[in-house]
Amino acid sequence: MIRASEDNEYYELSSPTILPKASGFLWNEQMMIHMNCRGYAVAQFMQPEPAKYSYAPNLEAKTFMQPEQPYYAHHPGRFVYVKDEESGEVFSAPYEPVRMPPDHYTFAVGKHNIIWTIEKNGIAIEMTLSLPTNEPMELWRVKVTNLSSAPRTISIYPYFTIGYMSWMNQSGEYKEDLQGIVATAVTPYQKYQDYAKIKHLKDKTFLLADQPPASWEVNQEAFEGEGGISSPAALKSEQLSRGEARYESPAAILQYSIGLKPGEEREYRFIFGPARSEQEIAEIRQRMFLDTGEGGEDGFELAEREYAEYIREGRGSIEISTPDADLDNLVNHWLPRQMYYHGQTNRLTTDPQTRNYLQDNMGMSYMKPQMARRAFLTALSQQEVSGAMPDGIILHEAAELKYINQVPHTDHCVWLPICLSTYLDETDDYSILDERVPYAGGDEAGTVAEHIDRAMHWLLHERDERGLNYINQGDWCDPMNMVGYRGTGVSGWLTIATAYACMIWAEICERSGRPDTGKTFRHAAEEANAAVNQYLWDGEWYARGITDDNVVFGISEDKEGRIFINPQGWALLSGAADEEKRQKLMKSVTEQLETPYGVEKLAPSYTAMREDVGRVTQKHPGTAENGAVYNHAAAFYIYGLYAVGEQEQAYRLLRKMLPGPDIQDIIRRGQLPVFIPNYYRGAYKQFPQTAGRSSHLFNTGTVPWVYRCLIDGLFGLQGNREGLQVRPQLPSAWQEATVKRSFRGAELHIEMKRETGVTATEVYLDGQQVEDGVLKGLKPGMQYHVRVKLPAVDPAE
Ligand code: CEZ
Repeated sequence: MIRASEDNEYYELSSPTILPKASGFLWNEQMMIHMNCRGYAVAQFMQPEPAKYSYAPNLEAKTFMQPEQPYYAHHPGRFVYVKDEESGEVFSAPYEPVRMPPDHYTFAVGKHNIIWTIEKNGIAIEMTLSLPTNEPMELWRVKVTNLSSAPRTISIYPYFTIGYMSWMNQSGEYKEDLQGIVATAVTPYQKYQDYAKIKHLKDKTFLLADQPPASWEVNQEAFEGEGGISSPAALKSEQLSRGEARYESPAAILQYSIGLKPGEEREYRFIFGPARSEQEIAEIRQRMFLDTGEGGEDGFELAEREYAEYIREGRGSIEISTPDADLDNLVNHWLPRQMYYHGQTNRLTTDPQTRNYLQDNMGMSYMKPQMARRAFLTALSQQEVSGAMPDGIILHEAAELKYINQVPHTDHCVWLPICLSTYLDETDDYSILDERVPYAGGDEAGTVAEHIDRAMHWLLHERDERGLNYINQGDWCDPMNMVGYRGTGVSGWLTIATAYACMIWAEICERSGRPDTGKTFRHAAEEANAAVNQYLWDGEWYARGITDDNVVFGISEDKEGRIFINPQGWALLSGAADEEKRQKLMKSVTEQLETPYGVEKLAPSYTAMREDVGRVTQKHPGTAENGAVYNHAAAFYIYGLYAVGEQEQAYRLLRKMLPGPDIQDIIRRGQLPVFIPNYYRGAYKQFPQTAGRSSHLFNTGTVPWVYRCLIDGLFGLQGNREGLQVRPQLPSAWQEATVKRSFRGAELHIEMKRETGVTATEVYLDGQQVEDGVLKGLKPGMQYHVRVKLPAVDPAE
């Protein structure tokens, strides 16, 4: 049913119905497209704010990407109807909208393209989607093959949804001179001041063809007639009626009538996307289809090739081979790709949430450290003189803070030292700390080190008399908006996170010649940990916070929201929990939060609004922050487990982030293992029937944390000032593993193996034992061989 292709370049699904929401995504510098296996698409491009060119059939609210995207018959899609001219039979590729069961079906999600292969009644259709690197447009190939032993006469009708573009003005027609369809709209607006912006928008949607069609239709309703989208009336006629749309919903439909000898194949190419003017579309056509460069390659082929190269650049810093082939596949192929997507696109916003921007760039530290460096400086240049970080980072001069970024959250400073520490571990570029950066407003400037000192002082200042951090309208948990909006409620998690951030920053200060400052922050961390233990330890685990009315929540007395994962995981990191508390909290997590799909964010999920906690309690139980297996939070916990050497538990939970290996698990999650989703449904005890279901949302802070779990935890190949610290934490079931690690320009080939007689980890660099396990003096451009001997595990244990 599902498998990785032999070269691991694709993940393949062989049925359109078993995982109906299975999907893959492609992106470039301007856009993103999320394609599901049945032909539905969600695409957005930046101008500079996210916009559509293939719309839903009704007016859509402008919003950020949503989990569990629902699909329905008229959902925007890319289809090819196929009609046998002799029998009149119709089917559609890849599956929607006709839904005829294919004789053969493959949905192959690749890194730089997505390919469907469908066979029905002796006709094969292969559809391939790729993108250019820098322009918002889809590059499609449609190949038709006659697999039968007799000649066939067929028509194919590529169908690209344009949909309801605008209530002010929309139309569409076929343009002979462009050999394509052009739909035109005016983005709806009401304030005259908006006209200045609106007039520059790409309000046209075009479909260009490399070969002249026999006919076309641009009027969606006329095409469907009484048959609807699944059995369009227009297909009953010999030729489409060359209709246009006049304040009617346009659709881009072409017809090609072909006679195919046995075995004969034909290929068509199409370009679908937004444009501002017809002149722009004409230029695209000229460049992509008509002009050829060296070797006869046209712009379309060149764009596909360049895009594959662009995607290949997003390499991670480890390549692994372990007893777990599915983990290898994820880590070697898909995880770095997902991190790269986040780093390159900033999740398709011009004002990423500060914490997201910092964590996404923490991930870039492993791939493109120069980009991460620039991003950290950009973020700091928007820090207020008070030390506070804004809720979003403005990345475009015309951008403004939108949606959630208009709600004050108190955690943004915490991420600065944490994310920077990964960058420093990878690069040893401590010079960044001396870089001078202005504060917001530009009147004052300071070094990066001074900026982060201020951020830490801001966190230490924004606390109540008990030493607990105010939460205001949210912390990491966006929708926890009513715990402290009146000004006195506090966040347990944020207090613990402040302790951890201070500790990390103290270490960085000490390593960069500022021992006194280091001492100050170490002391602050200890104090914060002490406050947490005094006010928030509930006996078996840590509470989540204290409301404006001084009610402690996330405790054993609560019927819903009794235990939250974040305070537990971060208490492992900050050192708040001593050995006894650690054992207790881990036991509580296992008993109350662990499910077959990972650890839940809280349990039991809230089933009704709790007005002193907020909007999080109103999300459907088991979804998102209300008790889903929220992978970002689960990754924090796993990272915490590695930090305290709990490698068995850590690996068990890490593995649960991945669908499979058995097919039942994959079906339940409903997702291909080509990305980690932001959540799997939780509320396992309350709603077992939906538990495990993937959100299919690939925007998530999870990925850099999983990468950290692999580098700092599982494989223990973390950088430090002297070199590379080798300290693997393999699960006991693994006898061996090999890792190729790129590190500061050097390449290390590392073999890890359990051996009898070995009592503690032994590390050998090019045959020489390294006593402290830190590989020093590594040179860029050099290759090294590293052997790691690990103690054998008694199978009886
Ligand atoms: O967004 C994410 C945020 O991007 O939720 C995380 C938070 O840490 C990330 O920064 C946890 O709250 O507004 C809401 O209700 C949601 O909380 C969304 O903002 C949420 C989306 O589900 C996207 O993942």
